[in-house]
Amino acid sequence: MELCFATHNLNKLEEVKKILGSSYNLQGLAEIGCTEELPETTGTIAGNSRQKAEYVFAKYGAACFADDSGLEVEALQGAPGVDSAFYAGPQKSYQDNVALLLHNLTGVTNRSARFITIITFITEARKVWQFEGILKGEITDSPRGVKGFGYDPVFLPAGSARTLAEMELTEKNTISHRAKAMELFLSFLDKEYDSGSNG
Ligand code: ITT
Repeated sequence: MELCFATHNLNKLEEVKKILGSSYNLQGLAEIGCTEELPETTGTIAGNSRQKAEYVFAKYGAACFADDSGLEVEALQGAPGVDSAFYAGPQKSYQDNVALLLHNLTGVTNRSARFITIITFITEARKVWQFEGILKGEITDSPRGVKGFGYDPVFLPAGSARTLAEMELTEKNTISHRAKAMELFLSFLDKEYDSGSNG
């Protein structure tokens, strides 16, 4: 089955490709000729996820799914949240975002946080579905590890002694927010869409 993943984030693309395996022919945005930034202006993760999928579907006519994700830190009232990509500014720098997060948590003992991913799938029939995945954990005092991307070096999943950036991608993919949302999406595709009952 052919699926387009509406993301410009190559780290997300790599994770999702590994999860999907070979039964799906995954196309990136470059392959459908979409090089412009996708709009993300709704102010919520669910809204931005839907907005990205609908934009690509409307402009390129491709059945596709989008992923909007964010890190929500309890002591920061859910920030950076929907602004996770631009937390430290429009340069969208992973390093600057992590530095600002650690700065804002200086002296804070409550380090509880969670990652959330919402995947939106839109089909030729203009039907829209959403799938959510959450990973709970804590923010470390300093970055650890060089794998992964974004806030992975400072995110310690609950029950783990290693940050996400200290894990191989295959291991991150067994516990992550994105993997959980993808699991729901894939089981939906198996049961509903691929069988032809909704597509
Ligand atoms: P697209 O919109 O093109 O998909 P993006 O990077 O802008 O790419 P988001 O709007 O969903 O993606 O931004 C989420 C940000 O949250 C992302 O840039 C990272 O900084 C962070 N993030 C998301 N998933 C993450 C993960 O699995 N590990 C670490 N950080 C993550």
